[in-house]
Amino acid sequence: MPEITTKPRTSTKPKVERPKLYKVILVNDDFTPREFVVAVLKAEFKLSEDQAHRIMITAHRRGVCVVAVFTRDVAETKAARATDAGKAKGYPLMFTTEPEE
Ligand code: TYC
Repeated sequence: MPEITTKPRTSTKPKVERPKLYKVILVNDDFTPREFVVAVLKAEFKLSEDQAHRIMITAHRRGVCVVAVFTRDVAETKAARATDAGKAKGYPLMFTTEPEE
């Protein structure tokens, strides 16, 4: 009878992995008023007036700006809520999400 020997597993793979993070990205458009973009950034992302203004101006000048980074669920919920806030006023304001490299 051949003997079967098994090696004990010595894998050190962690049981809990760090969740992948997602960027919320503000997209520029030609219609949404600047002050409204700033107000949405302050309300949804808890930014100061100064932080919100810098992010709005960066998106205005460059086309897009990363607002913040969250776990997938939180990023998608915040992007959807912020986009909906613009839609409710008839503005094409858009926030998207993208996984971090
Ligand atoms: N470009 C807009 C304007 O001139 C302002 C604006 C900035 C809109 C950033 C969207 O993501 C945005 N009224």
